[in-house]
Amino acid sequence: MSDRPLIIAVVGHTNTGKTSLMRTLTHDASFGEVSDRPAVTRDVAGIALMIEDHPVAELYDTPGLEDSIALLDHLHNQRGDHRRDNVEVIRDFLQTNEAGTSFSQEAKVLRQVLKSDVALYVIDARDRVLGKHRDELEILRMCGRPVVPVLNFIASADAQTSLWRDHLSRLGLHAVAEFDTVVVDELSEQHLFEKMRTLLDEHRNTIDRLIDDRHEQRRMLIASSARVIAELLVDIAALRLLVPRDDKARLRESGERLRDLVREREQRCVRDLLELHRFHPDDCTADTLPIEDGRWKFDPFDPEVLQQFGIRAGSGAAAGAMAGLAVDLAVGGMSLGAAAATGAAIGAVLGGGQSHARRLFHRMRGLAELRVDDGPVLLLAARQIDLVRALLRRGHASQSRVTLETPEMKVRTLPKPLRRARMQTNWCSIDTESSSNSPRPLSFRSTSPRGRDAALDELSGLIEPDLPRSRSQPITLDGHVSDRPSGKSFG
Ligand SMILES: Nc1nc2c(ncn2[C@@H]2O[C@H](COP(=O)(O)OP(=O)(O)OP(=O)(O)O)[C@@H](O)[C@H]2O)c(=O)[nH]1
Ligand SMILES: [Mg+2]
Repeated sequence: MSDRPLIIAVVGHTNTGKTSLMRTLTHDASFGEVSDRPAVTRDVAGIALMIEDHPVAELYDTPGLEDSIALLDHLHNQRGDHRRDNVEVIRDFLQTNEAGTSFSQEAKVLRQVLKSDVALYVIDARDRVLGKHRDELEILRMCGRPVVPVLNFIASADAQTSLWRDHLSRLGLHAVAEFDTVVVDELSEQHLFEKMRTLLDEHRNTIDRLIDDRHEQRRMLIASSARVIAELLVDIAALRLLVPRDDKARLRESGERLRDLVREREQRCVRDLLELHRFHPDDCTADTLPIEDGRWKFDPFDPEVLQQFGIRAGSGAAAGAMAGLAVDLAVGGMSLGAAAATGAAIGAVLGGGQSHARRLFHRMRGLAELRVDDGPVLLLAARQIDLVRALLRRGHASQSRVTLETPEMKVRTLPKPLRRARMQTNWCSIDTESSSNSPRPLSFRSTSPRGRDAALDELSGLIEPDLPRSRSQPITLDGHVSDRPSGKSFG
């Protein structure tokens, strides 16, 4: 077993997705330059794969092989005695003038391959098998390093996967990995490492640790994503603005303010999730998420949007500026029916004495609490879960927009922890006072932060099993892990 880092060279014809594979394997959307243009990567560039802050492997991106047919002819001419050792022939070539002139790109690749333990040979699986591929593989074989062909672009309808597999096995290359650097399948990364493991006995241990570490990273990513969504939902469910009940204009104005607070809070959640999943915030704002002017195109308060997600417009039933909101009798975060609106009833609920309750009752008389209806809260849950499902499958080389789908929402009522949050204004972390004109929330019931934490834990537990599911599956928020893939999975 080796203690030194495992060195991996990523090689292949130009434009086959080598830099994209680097981004995907390192989960780093900013590595190198990815472009449709050929010959974008001009130099070798490396990055370490870490486990607990220790580099255990080094991954090297290389320029594309451009003229392997001419290079192979050149190597054959240079060989002289046909019994000469292949690696020697390559080393001699690297000393020649041609290695710095006509074949300078190829020479950079070969130098890196000689320094590496294994070469990942990236193939655009949509290509036919051509002379250039055969010659590239022959040159790599001459370097005397194990080669793992990686069939890339396999999510494309034009991918010729079995044709390629057949061809590669005739060349004695049986450990072939399949990949798509844009649409990441949960198990494809693991399989790629497993293929390398079959050829690299000395580094078995490192590769096993990399597989386990990535599995654990993904598990933690899912748990943290669930927590970020739970924080959003608790904030929104507990959010209240206190407004004079009979002042229609103030009510309307506060309605707009409340909706803006919700939209801003959702944006914060999107930013947090993108950061957590290591996508660049610029990747996914206006151009890549369905967001315009910093807002989702789908307004969570639009009854049509709610319907699209299978959510009823809700009990607020108010139209226009008040759609998706509900107005409650103001009792400091406790919503009571009109029949219970007496000082005594408030006293019973708040647990204070009669006189204290009466004082409160008088203070609150004439005020109303404006809150977000259940429908928009469920909608926010549905689309943040959909966003995480999309991010979990999105390769870090992806250059297209994340488009939101409309997963079916099986849940019709708020889950228990959110119903508890409804009653606790001081569980809401949103700063409702940032604008001087805004109505100020009243919070006079102290609740232990532990109550909030327990609700967040419980809610995260309900959200978590929904996250790794496919985007077409309905959202259940029931905390049941029914369809977890059997193998270890990450992506
Ligand atoms: N759909 C899809 N597109 C991919 C995939 N891999 C790469 N691409 C796209 O293919 C193009 C080339 O990708 P790069 O990663 O720059 O390719 P490269 O091999 O590093 O190219 P050079 O450095 O120029 O040799 C980019 O537009 C990528 O977005 C894939 O698996 N699926
Ligand atoms: Mg490149």
